[in-house]
Amino acid sequence: MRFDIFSLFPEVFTPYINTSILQRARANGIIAINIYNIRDWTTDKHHTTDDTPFGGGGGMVMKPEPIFAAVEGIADGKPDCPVILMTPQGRPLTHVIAEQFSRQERLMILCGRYEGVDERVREHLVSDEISIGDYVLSGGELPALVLVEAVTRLLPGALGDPDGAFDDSFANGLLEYPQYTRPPEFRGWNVPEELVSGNHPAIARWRRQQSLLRTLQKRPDLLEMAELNQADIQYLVKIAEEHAFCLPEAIRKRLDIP
Ligand code: 9D3
Repeated sequence: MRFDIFSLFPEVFTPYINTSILQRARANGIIAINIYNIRDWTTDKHHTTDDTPFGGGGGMVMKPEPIFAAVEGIADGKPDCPVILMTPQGRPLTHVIAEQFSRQERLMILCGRYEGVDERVREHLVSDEISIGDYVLSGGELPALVLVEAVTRLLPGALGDPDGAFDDSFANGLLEYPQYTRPPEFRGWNVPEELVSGNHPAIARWRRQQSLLRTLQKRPDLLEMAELNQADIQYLVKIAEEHAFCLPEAIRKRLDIP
């Protein structure tokens, strides 16, 4: 997978892409990341990338010419891969969206700055608009790194183990179960006995039930989409009663509970 990232602050990507999983995925040839400075495609003396908005109002808007020149220059014409604009107006990034992008051979990612980009970039160059959540950042650079990492983790071999991202939270639609390591007793706090029992079916059952409990407590919205078997549903009904939790609508429907 090839990522082409276009930004006015290309230097911020270097340390992060030279670290950990992105570094290893690049070294193993699973991904290539190219960072381009949009300013390199300006043609005026002052290398202008932004201008005041037509109609007045505050702030600056990124000019269209250098953005089109950069993307079409690197694509060698009209791009035939997704051109993703990182913008607060985009679809919020999810595991499913990351999976869809992970099937592409190449992604182009535009990072906005200032108040935004000239609308003609959106209309005639961009194919997808993605946000990473409802809070205000200063530009699309951190969101672009978030997208690149979320997609790279899903590529075969990127995590260096055969199970890969399969077990991850969100891949199965549930939050992860609690994890413990040595020592088995710390300040009088013990690791749950199921985990130290060596009884593998009991461990698997305990982990599944903890995932269900945590998801019900912290992210009940996720249960609507999760793949649940009969035992899962039975357990959810039991703990909902015990802890006086409401079950999400979708689960109640599956059980004909009002
Ligand atoms: C203060 C300007 N805002 C006026 C209502 C709009 C605005 C424009 C540009 C707000 C933030 C930004 C810069 N942010 C991004 O480019 C961005 C972003 C984000 O801020 N939050 C979550 N995801 C993303 S993706 C790109």
